[in-house]
Amino acid sequence: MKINKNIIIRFAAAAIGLFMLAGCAEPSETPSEGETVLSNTYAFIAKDIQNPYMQKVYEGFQTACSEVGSSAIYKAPEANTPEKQVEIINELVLQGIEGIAVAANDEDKLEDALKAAMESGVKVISLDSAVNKESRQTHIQQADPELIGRSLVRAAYDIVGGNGGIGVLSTTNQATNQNLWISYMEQEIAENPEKYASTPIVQIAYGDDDTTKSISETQSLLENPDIKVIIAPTSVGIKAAAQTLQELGSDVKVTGLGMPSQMAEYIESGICPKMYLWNPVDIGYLAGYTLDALSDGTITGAQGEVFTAGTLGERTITLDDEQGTEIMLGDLLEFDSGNIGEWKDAF
Ligand code: RAM
Repeated sequence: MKINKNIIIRFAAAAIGLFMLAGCAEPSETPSEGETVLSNTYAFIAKDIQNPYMQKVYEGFQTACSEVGSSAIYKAPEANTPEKQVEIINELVLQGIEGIAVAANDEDKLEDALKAAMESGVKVISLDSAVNKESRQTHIQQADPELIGRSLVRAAYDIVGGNGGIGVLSTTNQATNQNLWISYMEQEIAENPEKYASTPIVQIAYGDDDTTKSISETQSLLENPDIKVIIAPTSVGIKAAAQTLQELGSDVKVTGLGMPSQMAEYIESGICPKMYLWNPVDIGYLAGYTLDALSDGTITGAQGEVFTAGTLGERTITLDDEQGTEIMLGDLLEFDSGNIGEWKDAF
C-alpha cells in the first residue's frame, strides 16, 4: 500500500491545465463533469486496442496494481499512432493519474506529453516499445534486444538449412522495439557474411499489427521467389503470416515472436518450426511494481537502484544501449513442437 504523495501538486497542475485548455482543447482532452479522478491509479497505454498480446500484458499489470493496493486502467487508441497516444496521456494527466506505463507507437513523438506529465508529478515508464530516454523515468525491457534479433535470424537460417532468403514482416516502421530487433538481425548477418551468404534479408514489410494488412503484406512477400522464410517479430504478424501460408499451401515457413496460445496449431503442423517470446503477463506485472516503486520513492529510475517486484523478486535498474535506464524482465523463451504443449494454455 503506498502513500499518494504528489496528489495535491497534481490536482493543482490539473486544475491549471484545465483552465489553460478551456476554449482551445479537443473535447476528449477535458474530463467531463463528474468524471472519475484517477488518484491512486496506474494506467497502461497499449499500442492499439485490438492486440491480444497487449491484453495479456495488462493482465499482469492489473495483478500488480491490486497487490500494491492501487487501481489499474487500460487505455489504447483504435490504431497504433502516436497522435492518439498523446491525447490519451494528456487526458490521464488531467484526471490526476498516479503513473503511466506506455507501449509507444513512436520513440520521440510522445516526448512533450510525457515530459509535461512528469513535470506535474506523474510517474512515467515505457514498456515493450520504448520512448526516448528524456521521455521516461525508466523502461521495461522484455529480453535482451540483441539476443532477440540474433536468435530470430539464426532460427530462420536453421529452418531453410542456410539456403533461402528472408522476408521480414514487422509492425509499423516507427516501432522502437521491432526496429531495434531488425537492426540486430542485420548485424548478425553483416558479421557472419559467409554463413549467411545464401540467407540474406531480401525484403522488410510492415503489417502495422493489423491482421488484414499483415495478411496482404505476407502475400506480397510471397510474390518474391527468393523468400523461403518469413521472420515476423510481432504476435499479430506471425499469426497472420502462418494463417496465410496455411491457406495458400505454401512451402515457405515462418518464425518470429508469437503467443503459444495463438501459434500452437502452426507449430504442430510445421508451418512455424520454432518461435520465441517472453512472458507477456510478467511484463505488465513488472511495470505495475515499477510504477509503484517510483511512486513511493523507493526508486527514481536511476542506474543501480534496486526494488522488489512482488513475486518476480529483486530487480536492479541498469543502463540501456542509449544511456537511458531499463529493467530487464529476463529470459527469451523458445517454443517448438517439443514444448509447445506445455505453453499453449499459459499465454
Ligand atoms: C506484438 C507487438 C509487440 C511485440 C509482440 C511480440 O504484439 O507489436 O510490440 O512485443 O508482438
